[in-house]
Amino acid sequence: ALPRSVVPFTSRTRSFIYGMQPRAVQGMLDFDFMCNREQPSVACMIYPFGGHHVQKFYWGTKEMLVPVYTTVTEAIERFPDVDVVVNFASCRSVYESTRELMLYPQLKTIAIIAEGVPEKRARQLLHEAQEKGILIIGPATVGGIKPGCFKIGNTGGMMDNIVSSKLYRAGSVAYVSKSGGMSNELNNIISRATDGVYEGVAIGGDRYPGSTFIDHMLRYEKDPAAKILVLLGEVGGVEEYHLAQAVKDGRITKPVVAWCIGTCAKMFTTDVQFGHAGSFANSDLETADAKNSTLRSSGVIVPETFEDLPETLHKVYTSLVANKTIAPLREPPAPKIPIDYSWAQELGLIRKPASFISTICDDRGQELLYAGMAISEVFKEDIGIGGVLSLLWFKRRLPAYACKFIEMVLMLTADHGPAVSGAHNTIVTARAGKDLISSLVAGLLTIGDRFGGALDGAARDFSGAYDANQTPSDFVTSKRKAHQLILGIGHKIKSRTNPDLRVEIVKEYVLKNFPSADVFRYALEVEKITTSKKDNLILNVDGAVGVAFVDLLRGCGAFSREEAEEYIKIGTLNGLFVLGRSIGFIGHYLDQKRLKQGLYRHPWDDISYLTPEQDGGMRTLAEGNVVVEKGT
Ligand code: Q5B
Repeated sequence: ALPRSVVPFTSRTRSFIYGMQPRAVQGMLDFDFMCNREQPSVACMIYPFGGHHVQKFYWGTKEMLVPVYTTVTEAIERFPDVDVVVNFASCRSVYESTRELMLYPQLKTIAIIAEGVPEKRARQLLHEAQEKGILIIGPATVGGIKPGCFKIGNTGGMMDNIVSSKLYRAGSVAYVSKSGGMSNELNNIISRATDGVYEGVAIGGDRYPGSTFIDHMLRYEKDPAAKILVLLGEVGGVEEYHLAQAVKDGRITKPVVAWCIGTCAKMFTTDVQFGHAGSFANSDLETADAKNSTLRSSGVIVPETFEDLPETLHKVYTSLVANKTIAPLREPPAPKIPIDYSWAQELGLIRKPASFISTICDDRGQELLYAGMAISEVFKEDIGIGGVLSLLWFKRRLPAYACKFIEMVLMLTADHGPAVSGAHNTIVTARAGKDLISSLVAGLLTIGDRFGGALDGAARDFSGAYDANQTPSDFVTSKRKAHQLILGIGHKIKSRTNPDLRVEIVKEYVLKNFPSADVFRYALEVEKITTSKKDNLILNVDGAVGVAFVDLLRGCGAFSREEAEEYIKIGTLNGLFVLGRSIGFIGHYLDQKRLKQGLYRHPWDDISYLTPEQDGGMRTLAEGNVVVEKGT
């Protein structure tokens, strides 16, 4: 068996992924699955934040779990078989993390993905790695790939790219390039011109890569499975000369095909910096032309142009097949890799009925839309909370008087003291130590027919009677006969002599601003009858808002009659009270917390106790007269 220094990647290589990179991990696992690896190449992730946990990934169509450890030590203890790390740490932290990784002798290869690593730091890492015999690939690289064995991170691109370049099975060509883009180009060329890639490494585009062209070329020379060596160099640096020298002095004997890109630099009148940090010619020696020429004169096979590279490679390959250095294998069927749902959908390959339909709000674009209105327009036009509510509840811009009315309703229902059912519940819940949402919800859950939730019922009852041409008196009689309370009528503390000023405000606004207020006027006639029977049977705040809203929906011009009826039928109007009163409930919650109020316990003397012996087995108080005792 060849040593790790020659063959860093096999079909049994296992790795740590340093950093939270689920996409890269999934790419590696998909590659493993495609190559029929027995074991996934990723043993675990190391991520210092978020605690020890597991992450779910696909293994083919099945799912598998990959653990995430917070420290290198834990990962090392758990996986003594791992000797490769793909380090995704940023340029800020990669120096420290790589140095830490190098403390563990079991780790033999570290790929550093980060770009922008300071050159001084890169050289320090390189020096330390050389002393310890660790192979560093990078920084500023996508990594490398060994078909059938191991893929570093995102190398090779999408799975369809990997399939089309036949990277799921080994060929005979070992290459070294600088970057992911150059590697992809080579993967494609090599797969078409030869029996495919044996191994490919991108050393990274920086001036001081952790391992250089010659390091990998010398490895390939020693690896009998690598039959043709390919170098894709570029303008800048002098690394290509080391290869030229190695070919010249016989350290490399296998056929080497090479090309340095950037020959077009001479066509520019000024010096050109190509994409990579190191791709800049500091002297004539570093130009692509100079390097191509030296490589050629040293015995390396250098085509005339980059476009000739595939043809040149093909010629070398066929000659090696002819002299039986390469024995082409039977082509295995291309593996099928399941594609992710989101990607398949983007490609238009699949369709599925949506589980949800939503028509009021769209958050997908750059700008949030409320019923089609961009959020910036909402503010530009200053439509207020009434305008926002009309967009999100009714999908319409309502006239100004209607928006103002909505805002009035929210303001005047915002609170009615701590004694009402909902506020009481919120307060008790807050004092039991619960959080804001629990306390708010405890209050909201009291809203119903009797308290604050009579708006829809009132709207339905009053408009139904009005539409049926019932006189107010007939309406009241019919409700009494049916033993039903009229929703929207009656109040615990407000009465004709102690009027509810909130209702007065509503009344004044509606009669002054609404184009029609027929149902509202009808309710006022009903109130005359009910208050003549009992002083507190006033049109209450729920009733006033409920019937006013019927007039608004019917008369504002934004809705058809059917739409207006539907909003009442589906229970829209109680939402106004819920929304308004939430303001107050939150206020009560904060008030209690501010006051540091302790647990509430209801006093005994406010409870009438009735024991089974005293009630004689009766089921309701209506069944007989009993004297009940107050607690003390
Ligand atoms: N009687 C509100 O009842 C209340 C009658 C009626 C015909 C009626 C009661 C009622 C309908 C529901 C409604 C919203 C429970 C109220 C609100 C928000 C609030 C709250 C706040 C805030 C009050 C005494 C006699 C009986 C009854 C008769 C009563 N209501 N007849 N139609 N609607 N209303 N809810 O005072 O012959 O003696 O047996 O259910 O609209 O929740 O501030 O507190 O902002 O937070 O306890 O304003 O009216 O009266 O039930 O003892 O009845 O009047 O049949 O007749 P009371 P009861 P009789 S606004």
